[in-house]
Amino acid sequence: PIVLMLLFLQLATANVNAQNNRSAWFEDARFGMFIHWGLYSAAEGIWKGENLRYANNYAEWIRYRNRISKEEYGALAQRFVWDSIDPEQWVLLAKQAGMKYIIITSKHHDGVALWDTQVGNYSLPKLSGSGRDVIKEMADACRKHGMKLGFYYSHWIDWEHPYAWDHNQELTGHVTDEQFNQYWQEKALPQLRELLTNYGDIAMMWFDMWIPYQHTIFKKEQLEQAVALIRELQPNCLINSRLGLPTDAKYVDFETLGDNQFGSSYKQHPWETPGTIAHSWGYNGQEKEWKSTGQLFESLISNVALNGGFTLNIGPRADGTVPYESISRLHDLGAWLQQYGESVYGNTGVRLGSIQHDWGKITRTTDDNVVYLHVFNWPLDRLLRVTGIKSKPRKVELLTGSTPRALSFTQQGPLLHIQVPQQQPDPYVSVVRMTYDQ
Ligand code: JFZ
Repeated sequence: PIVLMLLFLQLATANVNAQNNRSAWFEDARFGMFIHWGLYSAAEGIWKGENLRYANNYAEWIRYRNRISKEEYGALAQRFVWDSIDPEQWVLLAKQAGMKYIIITSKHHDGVALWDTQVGNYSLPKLSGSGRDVIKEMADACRKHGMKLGFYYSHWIDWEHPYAWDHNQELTGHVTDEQFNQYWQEKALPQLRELLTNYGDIAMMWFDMWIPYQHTIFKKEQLEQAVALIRELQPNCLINSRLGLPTDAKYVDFETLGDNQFGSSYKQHPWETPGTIAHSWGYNGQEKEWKSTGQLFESLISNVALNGGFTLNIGPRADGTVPYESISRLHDLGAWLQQYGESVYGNTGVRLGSIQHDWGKITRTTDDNVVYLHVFNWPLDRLLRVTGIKSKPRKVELLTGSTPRALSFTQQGPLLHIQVPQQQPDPYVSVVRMTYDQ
């Protein structure tokens, strides 16, 4: 008997993006690492004993927040401890965490290039005198360990260039269209060219402008120049929606939601949420808001259940070390994915409309053969109630990390009742696998 969920019918083409299949790997990956690392990492969220002054508490905004001069800010480069900086360790950490790609801040809003750029002198290798090109080291380490690499590039805000955008125009003053175009032509585009030329295959360019270009100083043609450059130099490179152009496959390969903003409904196109373990993206020595491991599991799985992904940030210190709080959570996520990754990688979700299950979230493989119930809240009465799914599965099993355990189930109208043992096999998320005959 052919078992088909009505809901699945609508989804038969969910992962097929007719215009391109550049993003196929990204839709399978589901989980990646963000790395915010730059001069701000050395300030550790505090400047001359003063805490961050203004609204957002992001440590990577310290130059702006504390109105630090370009020169004083540049001197932070002296605080880097090169002996212990080893980008390969970040790659290995991502790998252990079960992450499939890494996005690193090649240039954040402060305008400092992490690589050995020939466009100006404001780069970490030059300011520190180390000569170390961390982007090159990342590219090599990623290649060595089979990790996809993407670059965050702040194309809009750049507090270093006098003609770039500083949204309140407090550091750069008023910028005319002509001046902004000068920044664009003489700094941004040439730097993008370097990044796309000198570091091998680049999996994605992650831009960071969270409002449509019409509300910015950008002209459409300028952003189209960036797209053309990327398509020319790296035809397989993905572009995220924060470039500012409309979410059209011509320009944008995947949507980036707001920071730590999780999906609220199933989306057909590829998307991801950039998320933090802490509050700040860049390292903040006074960080007080660490998310729980359980929260991070829920974020990842909830997104997959809506056909999305999760890019989780670490903010290493200026000596390259990663806070223990991040490492411990990444280890827990990685250990779980090692056992239950079949329910995340290559999975999508089910269109449930307004249906919510109090126990957790549902994912499915894109071939429709397997459905996974991710149980965050183990039912005290040992009965898992599932709805939104039309017909009976062939078998239902509880994944245990070793041999799956068969579960009995009954169908009562639209409701499937699955009997589970008293004890949940996993402290974070237990997984019930439902297999269908197709
Ligand atoms: C931006 C940056 O300003 C920040 O430093 C960090 O790099 C982050 C990943 O991106 O901040 C944003 C961008 C978008 C939203 C909020 C903060 N948003 O859409 O809600």
